[in-house]
Amino acid sequence: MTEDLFRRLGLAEVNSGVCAASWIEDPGGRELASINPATGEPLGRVVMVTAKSYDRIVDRAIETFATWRTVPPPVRGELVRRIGLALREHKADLGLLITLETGKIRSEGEGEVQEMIDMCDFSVGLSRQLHGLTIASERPRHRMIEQWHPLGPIGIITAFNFPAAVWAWNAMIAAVCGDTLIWKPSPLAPLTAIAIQRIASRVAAEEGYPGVFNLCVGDAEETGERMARDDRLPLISATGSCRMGRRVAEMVGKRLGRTLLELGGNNAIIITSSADIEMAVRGTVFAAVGTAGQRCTTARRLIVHESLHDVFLERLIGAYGSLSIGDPWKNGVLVGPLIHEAALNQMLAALEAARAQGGVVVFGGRRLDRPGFFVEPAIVTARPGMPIVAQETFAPILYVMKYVQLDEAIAIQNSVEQGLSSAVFTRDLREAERFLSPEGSDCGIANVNIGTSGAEIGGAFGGEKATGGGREAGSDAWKIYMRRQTCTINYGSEIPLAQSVKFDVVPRQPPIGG
Ligand code: UN1
Repeated sequence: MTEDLFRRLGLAEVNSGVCAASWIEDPGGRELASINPATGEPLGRVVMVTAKSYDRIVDRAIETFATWRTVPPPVRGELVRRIGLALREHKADLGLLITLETGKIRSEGEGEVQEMIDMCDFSVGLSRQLHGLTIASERPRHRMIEQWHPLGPIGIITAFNFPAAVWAWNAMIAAVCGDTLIWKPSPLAPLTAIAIQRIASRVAAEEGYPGVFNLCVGDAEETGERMARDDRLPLISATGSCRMGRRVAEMVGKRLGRTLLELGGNNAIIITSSADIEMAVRGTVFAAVGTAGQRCTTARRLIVHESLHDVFLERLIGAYGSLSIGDPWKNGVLVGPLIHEAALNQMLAALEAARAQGGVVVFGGRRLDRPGFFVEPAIVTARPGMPIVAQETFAPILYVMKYVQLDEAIAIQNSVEQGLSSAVFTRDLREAERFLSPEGSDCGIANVNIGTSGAEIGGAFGGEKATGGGREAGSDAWKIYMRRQTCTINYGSEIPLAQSVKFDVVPRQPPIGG
């Protein structure tokens, strides 16, 4: 199965270990194995970059930027439009590769490719809408405008769980904004990155700008840190853990660069007494168990009104009991493996800690007796004060808690350090609006009668507090990829000063005839 797939995606040589990041014949670094988490077997090997090959790649991105920034944005949009067409052609293959490399189920693997396609379409439209403002000047015969210029070669660091879509959130927008980019994918999903890079660089070369998209397969310690410290990269967009984000923020902050951070989440769903239980169960299960609990938007805490608590828990346990766990490429399977052994051990350790802190594992939490990193999703009844509940364990554990008053539920929800996504299930307008009000959810995403995950690309995606404050994808998230310039134009014949400042200079006339 994989041989044909790899050939169609231009990965054939990966297996022999000669495929190089950014097509430098020998990127010179250590070898990296990509593992299929459903089997524990290697899928292929990739050579990482050294400092020297990294510099070559950045030089190329800088060189391309010098001309790419002068290309009219709608023409840049044409390149992105063609990437969207190529992705449509390879949707099934890329989706399957994502499934093989990350363990997410087929429909979610293909969904991720669809998310890339959506980003292309969005960015093509955006390429004609990089609007600035016209601002009223206080001075006669003056005009003020705000315009947006390309920022430079930018660094994009992505995580294993969305190895394709998050690149597109950044890369497609950055490309129409006139930036070039250097992508460091997760070392856990390098093949997906290489397949995408093959497509993007082929289209870019056909359009005459082969250096717009660049890839550096490397690890966090060397390549990631090198990017964060590299003052040739004015913006570093990084997705990953809060720990990683803090390091990136420190290093980029030190050189006064810009960061766009999309970090951890400890997302909660509130089920009020007026909730439609059927909807709430379905919404909760997808949010808690989808992608085997490995989304930054995964629902990790459920805060249920005391009047529904027992009924809801019973329904939830019933729904969890019907989930099929297994090979993520098989039809009907809804839960694939965790990404690696360490993730599985972290989950088991978190469940142990929950028990020690007074929680009760009422469903799941056992490792499956088969190769790969499979585990049953777990439901734990818990109390809000338990330290483990405040932690993000990147695995399918759902902590269920009770509340009495809605404000109490909102306070529990907001009590964690992260602030990515949140949701309420209610049929009561007052409850819904209170949740969305300034006294409500403190998260970047707040949903009503929808779970915490599965956002569309049209909105700005990201969160507050320890989630990092960045916004990616839709709405006006494009602005961080550009530099803003305020211009004041005087079309009169006087030099009036702002704030009515007087500074009358009478220039001395030069003597006639020298
Ligand atoms: C992530 O887990 O890093 O909203 C991103 C969602 C997806 C993106 C998740 N569209 O769940």
